[in-house]
Amino acid sequence: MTVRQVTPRQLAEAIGVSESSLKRWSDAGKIEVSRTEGGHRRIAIGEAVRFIRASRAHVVRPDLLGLPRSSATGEALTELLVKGESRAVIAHISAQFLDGVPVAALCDGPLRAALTRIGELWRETVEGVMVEHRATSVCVDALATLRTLLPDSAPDAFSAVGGAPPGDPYLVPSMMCATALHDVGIRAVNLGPESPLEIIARAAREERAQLAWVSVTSPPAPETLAILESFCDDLSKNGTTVVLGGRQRDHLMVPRSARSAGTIGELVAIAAEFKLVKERVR
Ligand code: B12
Repeated sequence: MTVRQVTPRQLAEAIGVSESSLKRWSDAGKIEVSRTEGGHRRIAIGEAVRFIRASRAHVVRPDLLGLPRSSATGEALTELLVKGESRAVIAHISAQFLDGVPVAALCDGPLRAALTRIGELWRETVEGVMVEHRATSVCVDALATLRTLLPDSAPDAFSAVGGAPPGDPYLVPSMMCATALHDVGIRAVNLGPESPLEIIARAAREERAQLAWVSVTSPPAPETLAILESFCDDLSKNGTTVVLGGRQRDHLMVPRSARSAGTIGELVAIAAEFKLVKERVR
């Protein structure tokens, strides 16, 4: 169940503090509340999560925020992904996220490590392909859950678009780019796998994007390579910087107008370098 807003009592119980402390923080402007028609306080889930992460509060009742409780088994993320335990993976990842770990660090750290291990363990077997598809689907669920917990981007937020090129079926890397950029306040539109560069360019124009990412995991098709330079140059002329990344990025000729980066953390760092990440007040 997706929780869109919580009461001060629910948030207080979720982080194990008294309701009066929470009301005091709201009166002091540390947490933004809205009022119902009857005058009762309500807190948007994205604001509640922002407050939890910024104040380093410890979540004791994730269920009150609409999240599964952490798995009691203590199983490692890789094992949970191998078994396709979606709820346990969401609990694992969202607990770290609520503890203040940036989305980029979750992507470059535990998620990447677990998927790399799965790629090695299950290579070239029929069961392995099933495990890889299922683990991918669970990662998609976990990343989608993180996005529902992030505050809506501000009306004046910068925007970014991206995807993976034709012939590239990989769902997770591009979704990671979008979720990590959203985490730093950028409006990020993920077009997903099999996105022709012309479509990414069109979306960038429509969104007036300052940044476009292209995530390349499969060896890129000759048609993609043939137009990569003009794609990057044309977007750059229109104020969109292209960032190329993914496992195959070292096999790409990076045009002077574009950037190349190895991790999701570096993508966020490039966005910060271009001043697309606004300091959050409070
Ligand atoms: C899941 C999976 C699949 C699934 C994909 C399902 C789906 N719809 O997404 C399926 C089963 C379809 C699949 C198929 C194949 N796969 Co596969 N697959 C994987 C696996 C296990 C996970 C992929 C993933 O999501 N990784 C998670 C991402 C986040 O990790 P990452 O790509 O390293 O990304 C990091 C950085 O590169 C960077 N990054 C990524 N994108 C971007 C973008 C930008 C802009 C920036 C800045 C940074 C950035 O940040 C990320 C986080 O740190 C990998 C193992 C692995 N190590 O990744 C193998 C792997 C990629 N697959 C591999 C292979 C061989 C294949 C097949 C050829 C198998 C076959 N014999 O048919 C096919 C080819 C498919 C194709 N058309 O290309 C090999 C590739 C080896 C190589 N030479 O590169 C790997 C590495 C497994 C292995 N160890 O052998 N696969």
